[in-house]
Amino acid sequence: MSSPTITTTDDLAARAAAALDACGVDAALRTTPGGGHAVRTPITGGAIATVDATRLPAPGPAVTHAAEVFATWRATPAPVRGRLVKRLGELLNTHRADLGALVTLEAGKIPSESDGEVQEMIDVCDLAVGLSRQLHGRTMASERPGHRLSETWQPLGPVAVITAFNFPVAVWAWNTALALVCGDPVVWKPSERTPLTALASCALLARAADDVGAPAGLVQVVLGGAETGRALVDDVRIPLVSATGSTAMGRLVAPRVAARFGRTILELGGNNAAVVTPSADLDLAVEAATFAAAGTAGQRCTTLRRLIVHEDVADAVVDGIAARFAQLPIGDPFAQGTLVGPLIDGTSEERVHDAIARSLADGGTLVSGGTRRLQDAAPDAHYLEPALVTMPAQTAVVREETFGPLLTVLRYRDLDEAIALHNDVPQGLSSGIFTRDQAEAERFLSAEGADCGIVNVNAGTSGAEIGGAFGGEKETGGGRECGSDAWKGYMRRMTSTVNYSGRVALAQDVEFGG
Ligand code: UN1
Repeated sequence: MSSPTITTTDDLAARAAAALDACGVDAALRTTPGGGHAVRTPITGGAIATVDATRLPAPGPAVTHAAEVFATWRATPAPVRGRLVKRLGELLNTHRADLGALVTLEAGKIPSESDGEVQEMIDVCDLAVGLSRQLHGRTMASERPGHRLSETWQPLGPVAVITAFNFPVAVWAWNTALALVCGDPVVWKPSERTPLTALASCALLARAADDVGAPAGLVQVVLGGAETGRALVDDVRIPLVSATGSTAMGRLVAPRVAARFGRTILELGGNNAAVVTPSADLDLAVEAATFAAAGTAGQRCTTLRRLIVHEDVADAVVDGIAARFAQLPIGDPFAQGTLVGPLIDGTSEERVHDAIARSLADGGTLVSGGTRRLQDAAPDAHYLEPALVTMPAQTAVVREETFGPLLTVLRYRDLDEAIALHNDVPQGLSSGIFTRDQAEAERFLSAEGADCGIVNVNAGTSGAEIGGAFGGEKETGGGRECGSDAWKGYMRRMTSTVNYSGRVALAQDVEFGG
């Protein structure tokens, strides 16, 4: 199914302008088309706005300002810092429709997912506000009489946040809500494809700062490509770089930041798998896998790329998913009922075609999908049927992230084999097992089970809540964002010994005369 008509680029541009106005984005930042940075919507492939990047700060001056504002912000009590994030959450709530529309316009997500992304921002603001009164240190027993040993958490400094097009605002909010309550200003380099959502978020934050009397410029947007990213990555005044994107990008960022002893939080490629055991509720597994593989047109780092299915239920699962894929309405995300929107660009589409071709060359079978849609209605856009491929073995192409709607099914005989297949990829973000056998679930969750940062039971690989720490192992980069104790990544740990005994006592009973 696909919706045959696509909203015109002019109408989409008008929607973008209205949403930007509502969020308070300075009209001067949006120059007339022809000059500046053109923003294209994946819905039609047409240009919907132009950003005058010369009005945004260059990385160097942005970091200088961030360093200045850090001096004030770190001295502001954390619960007072929390008031800013509370206000930001309120404004996000008021402007959820505007921001959601911009996410759909720039990233091509269906409105329900765009709204979900804005909800994710609001949720992490709530979490951060609570944290602003709970940045707990601890007190340890000192081995010396009359001494107190404790640990406190201090603001770290300006944080560079580099985000990808697919979650253009939620991932920024994960980092920014925590950074702000932790006392750190943010310099944000959004994807060049999604500057409008960034400008809108930044305008709302500026308004929130104004409303609560927080300093201006706690968050600044810098726009640009690799060179802009490099300037942030190499700037010694930035103790933490939090970057989301491809593993290739992470390979450039990590050593450069490490060379200057900076810290990174990296959220890089995924190649996520779920195991379906013979005891699984197959309807549930098929439904969950359908969303995880085809939702966001397969463009999540948590997208389900591999389904490892027991041979006794493999045919039923493949048939079930093929049937569900065939029912998914593909088209203009703004059209009522659409579930699969466009890919971000032609390169993404090519990557999927290439992965399918290589899978077939390796002995795989294309069960369904993989065909381009809506070519007449939107020749410059890239709508693709989610593809389902079965493979006899986990060859090199299956071990790569596709970042598109391509689900590969592999068969297994026993759980050890399934877990070995599951873990035999370079990435380690998200995983799942569908089973009604508790022993199987526990095995999957054990030290000998899935090797990912996120491991689910009877739930798909995508769609994590913000309350847990989000991130993955191996080539996914090892970073953790969002919930749990991820906030510690944005702070400096201070261990303190206080001697109130009135005499010198050395640790480990060391004697030094006197
Ligand atoms: C991403 O694709 O970079 O768990 C983040 C999920 C979302 C976040 C995805 N909450 O799918």
